[in-house]
Amino acid sequence: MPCALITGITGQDGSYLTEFLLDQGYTVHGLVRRTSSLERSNLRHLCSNPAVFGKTLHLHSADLERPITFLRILQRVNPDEIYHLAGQSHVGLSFDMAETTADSIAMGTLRILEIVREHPAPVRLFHATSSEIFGRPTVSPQDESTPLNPVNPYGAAKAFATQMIRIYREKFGLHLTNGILYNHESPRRGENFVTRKICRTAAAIKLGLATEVRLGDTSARRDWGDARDYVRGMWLSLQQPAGDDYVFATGVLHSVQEVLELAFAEVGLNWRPYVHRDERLVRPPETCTLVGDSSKVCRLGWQPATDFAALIRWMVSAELEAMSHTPRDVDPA
Ligand code: F7E
Repeated sequence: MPCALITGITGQDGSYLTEFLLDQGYTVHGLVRRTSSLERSNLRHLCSNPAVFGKTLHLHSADLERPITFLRILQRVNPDEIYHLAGQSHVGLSFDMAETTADSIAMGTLRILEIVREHPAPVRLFHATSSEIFGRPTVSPQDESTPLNPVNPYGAAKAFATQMIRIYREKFGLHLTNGILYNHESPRRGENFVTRKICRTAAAIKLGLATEVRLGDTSARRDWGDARDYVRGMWLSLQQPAGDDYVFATGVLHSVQEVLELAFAEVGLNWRPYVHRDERLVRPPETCTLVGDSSKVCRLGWQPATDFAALIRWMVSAELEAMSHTPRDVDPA
């Protein structure tokens, strides 16, 4: 039975990856912060399933700031594959929390690399990096050879971690893979990311639980995919004989305004009267035309779903469903 260790297991990607690996017959071990609440996490359905929890899914408390705990867990679990997904992932917040962002992403990845380098058994590692490493790219679309040019603390931390993966792969011959992930969404997306924020508020307005949504730049465009496709790609990239870099993207751009149009149409409302611009949410140096070319990983058999409208409709209906069961206040900020 193959065995995987996941950092960041309670997040959107960690939870979908866990479901995917369990379906493939893996035993899955996940690292959780001592402060994480499992009842409210994306793993609650698995943790409350006695056929899974403690049998094929195991959780361990660990802080990546304390590498000794990671070392102990790695030695005890001895996984075939590590999926490193943990780290502060909000670009806007990274300007207010630059040190925390750099510590969790850049140093967190380096600490793991140092431990993996000394690990006596062969292990494959997937590192979830980001299109934000390209920052303000001079080419469009971007691929694995596009120069790194980050423009925010999050992108800079990811660029460091991405480059260290490349360096350790080359220098020590380790099986290390960078997945350069463009935006990918689902009903499990954090509430402060724009697609989830809009879908959630559209549903809340429809149900009379909110009255408005405050947003930054609605003309901003992103290459948005479906998170479930991206975790499948993570696994596929680790099944290759050697580590490598792969871009995961749809290659299609949409604007925040299109998210608004689709989400509000799904609840039968016109978005315009409900949306207010908030200058505090406009990011300083906004990146431009981050759109990815995934042909390299597509040659391995990966294919992203590109039905953006279906993705947004799915997210809105999931919110309506959740709110109809447990109505609660929505923080519009
Ligand atoms: O913003 C604009 C914002 O925060 C998308 C992370 O997974 O993908 C994600 O980063 C766009 C940006 O995602 C609001 O300025 C407008 O242009 O959903 P987001 P992100 O910053 O692209 C990359 C690939 C990652 O790696 C990251 O970890 O929407 N926008 N108004 C807004 N964004 C937010 N959050 N809130 C607004 O009110």
